[in-house]
Amino acid sequence: MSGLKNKFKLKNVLNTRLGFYIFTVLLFCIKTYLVYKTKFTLGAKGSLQEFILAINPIPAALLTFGLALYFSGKLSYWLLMIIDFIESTWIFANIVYYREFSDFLSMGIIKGSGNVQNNLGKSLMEIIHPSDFLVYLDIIILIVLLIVKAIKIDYRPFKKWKAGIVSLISLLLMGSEYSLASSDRSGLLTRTFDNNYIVKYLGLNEYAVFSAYQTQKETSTRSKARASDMNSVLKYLKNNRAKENVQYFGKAKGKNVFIIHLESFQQFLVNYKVDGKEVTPTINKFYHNKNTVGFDNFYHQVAQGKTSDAEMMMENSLFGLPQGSAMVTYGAQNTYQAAPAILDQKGYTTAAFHGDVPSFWNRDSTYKSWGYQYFFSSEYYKQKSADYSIGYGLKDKIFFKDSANYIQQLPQPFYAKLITLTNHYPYEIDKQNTDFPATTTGDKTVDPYVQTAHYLDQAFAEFMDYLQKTGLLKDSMIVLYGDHYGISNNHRDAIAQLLNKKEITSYDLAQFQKVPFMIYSQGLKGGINHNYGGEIDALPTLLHLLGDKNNDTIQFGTDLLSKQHKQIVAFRNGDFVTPKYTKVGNDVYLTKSGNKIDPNEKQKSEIAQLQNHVTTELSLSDRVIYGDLLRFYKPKGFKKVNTKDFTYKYTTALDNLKKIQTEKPTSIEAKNDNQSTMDEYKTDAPELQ
Ligand code: GP9
Ligand code: MN
Repeated sequence: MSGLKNKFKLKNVLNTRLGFYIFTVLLFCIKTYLVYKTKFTLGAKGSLQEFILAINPIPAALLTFGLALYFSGKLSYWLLMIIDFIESTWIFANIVYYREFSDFLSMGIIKGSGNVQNNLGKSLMEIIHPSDFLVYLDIIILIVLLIVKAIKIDYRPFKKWKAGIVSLISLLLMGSEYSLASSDRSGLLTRTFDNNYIVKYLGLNEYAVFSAYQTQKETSTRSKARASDMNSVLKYLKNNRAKENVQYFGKAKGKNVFIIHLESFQQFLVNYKVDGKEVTPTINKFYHNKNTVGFDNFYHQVAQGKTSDAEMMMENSLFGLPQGSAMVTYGAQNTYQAAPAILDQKGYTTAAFHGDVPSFWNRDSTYKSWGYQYFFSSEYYKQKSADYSIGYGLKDKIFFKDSANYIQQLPQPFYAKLITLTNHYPYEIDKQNTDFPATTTGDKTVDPYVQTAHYLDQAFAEFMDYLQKTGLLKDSMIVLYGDHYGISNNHRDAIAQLLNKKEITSYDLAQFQKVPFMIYSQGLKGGINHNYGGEIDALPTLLHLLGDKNNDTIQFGTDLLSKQHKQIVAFRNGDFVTPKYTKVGNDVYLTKSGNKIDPNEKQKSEIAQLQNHVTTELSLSDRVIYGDLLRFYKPKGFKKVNTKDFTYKYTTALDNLKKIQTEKPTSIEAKNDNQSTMDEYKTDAPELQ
């Protein structure tokens, strides 16, 4: 009996190879978990995510450390320690990198093409904290225990097939862990989202493999591309340029630009009523303002990259990719000629505002490539209590107000993009923030949508009021757009009820993809414009309004206000809408009536031509991104963006803002004798009362 007990004493177990291996893995996993909790902000919410976070280091550690089991004697032990050392160094490097960039190292950055050397190299010693070295503590202890023979080396051979079984079990565990993670967050690897998500759900090792795969994919398409690939792009664009419309050209020249991103906001909400009450009274008024050009046939064109696809189109006039997010895969390394860079070079201050973490959709890297001077993300917004946030981040009313505090410091003219968040699936809003009636379709996902939309509208109203009081309204062009649908095609029944229709066809669903696009500028001749277009057309339209001829840039959209605008709206999957036809899959409808047709010969040839246009435009845009073709092309007068010019580090940005007040005293605060204008900001946000 006592013999048996002895056998299971920890020390005896540790003196076996398998026991020592498991112990090493265990220490490593505990250490990783502690690092997750103390050095990164992975945002695990709820018990399932916490559980996944705790177990996610195990499968990969079993697998990699298990390689040592294939070897015998001392070598096996040394290998185990070396693997542990390499793994721990990967953790160490990520801790340091994360501290500076709130993101994980990618293989692309390690390969040296990124911006890491510049920002990290010079101050590496300042960034490293002594406690970071604790990641090596377990290895040191284990090695000491081996040297002083407190743990004895097990020289008995370990059968290869046993090692094989350990590997197999690790892989199975990895598979189950992945399924569990996918059940909580689908599209984890295909849609890509955010490196923080990959680490939170799958772990640092899996992230390393994923990142290596992404980088490999990115570099291989990139290295195959040639400058001559631009020829077909240039030829296409030459045939498709749309000249400016003199009635609008330059009408907002020199003004500030606000791009207000209305999260998940669909056009049907405009003028929509629930129980006789307008869902978005302020946006409706804005839409009908005599100085607003509002579009009622404007579609989102996003695919899996959702918000990030919308941003790519809106600010680059390049399509998102058929899969994943271009911002995630191609945001950091590619060359862009985006709106912020174009305007920066015309003397604009450029800034993006968003109440979520900076790593989401890889914004922190991509915005540098796009030339954003400032990116005010979650850490810039001081959250005095947990109820400042809901879902992905800061509630819209608080977001707008706290953004105003930075906006007042931006030297004019500025280009400011504000990305709202509260009107995001699952459309949660706390009681204190809503008295608006939900719809009653019985679909739980759909019904609260109008409530968060209403809240967004109120937040926008408060912001507009501030713009008016501070005079910014008259000096700015204000652009509103919805990034993509809020109610997906899976909710046909609910959609039918919302639209008061008996049945919903594919045609209806295609038309349901309309989102707002409204441009306000004092002095602009407003009205509802019925031209068909989409997010890809936003940038050329805005540049013309700002008085930029824009003849030379690589943009796939055209000015919606131009007489030559072609009115062919490409969806990312190759379907399309034109004033005449709506094509969904193999079906064609007449856009005016919604009637499905069996096309005659003439129609067939028209449709084929349109299809050809759409396919060409999508594939050429993809070629630009996959091949990083803009690195071979320089629009006249445009200076290539140097990502190293930018850092979004909180303290640095605040210092820069302060300095610029005297160097270029054109901000509204500077013009107000350096007094804050925040007294003018009125909000009824209950959290701030
Ligand atoms: C997160 C937000 C949401 O930062 O932009 O992105 P989405 O899920 O709409 O693509
Ligand atoms: Mn979105």
